[in-house]
Amino acid sequence: MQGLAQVPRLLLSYAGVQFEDYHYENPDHWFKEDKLHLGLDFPNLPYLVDGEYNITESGAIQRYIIDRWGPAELLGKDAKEKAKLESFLSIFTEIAGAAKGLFFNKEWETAKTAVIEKYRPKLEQLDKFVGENKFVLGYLTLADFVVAEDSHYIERLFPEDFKAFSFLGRIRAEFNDLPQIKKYYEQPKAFKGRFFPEYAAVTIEQ
Ligand SMILES: N[C@@H](CCC(=O)N[C@@H](CS)C(=O)NCC(=O)O)C(=O)O
Repeated sequence: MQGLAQVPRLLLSYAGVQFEDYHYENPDHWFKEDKLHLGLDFPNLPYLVDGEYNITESGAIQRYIIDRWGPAELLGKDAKEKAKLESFLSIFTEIAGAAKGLFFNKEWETAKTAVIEKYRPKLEQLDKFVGENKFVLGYLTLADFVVAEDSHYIERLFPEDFKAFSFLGRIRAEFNDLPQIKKYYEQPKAFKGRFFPEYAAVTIEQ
């Protein structure tokens, strides 16, 4: 699965870091072995191991990669922009989390109405905030990595809203056009997998 590891993969690639991208094929290898024995403080997937150091929780992994390998402005250029970025991400990840939850809900077709009605006003705010910008803050930040990835879930469930809130498609297109991102996806070892496991109620065609 692309899953929560995809943004870290892309951040590492963007920063030009060489890394091993390990994929668990057998659940027992994770749940019965590595989860118990890797020495992670908060064992979960994805995890990042950097020498003696390790970190889990995708938001923490994203920020660690940027703090460690840069470029620093991916987290905003100053205190005010950093805080706006975190505001944006906090709202966007809540919406994306609700959309992702529907993928595991067998009643997703009926449940999705309440989700979009709750979050449509928030999407409107985000769209207004981005305005005509190429990227969320006008220059590339972590938010654009997250929007480029998670906008797929919103598009699959709410295609009309995906079109109406044009920042979603525009940022994804601009992001995928970045030379560093194109370079990553051109490599044979680039990971472009399923978005969700086979047992998910909804699937995304690739
Ligand atoms: N809050 C965690 C959620 C991690 C999570 O839900 N991981 C899923 C895969 S996307 C998993 O299978 N974890 C394995 C486990 O629970 O041991 C994060 O943001 O990284």
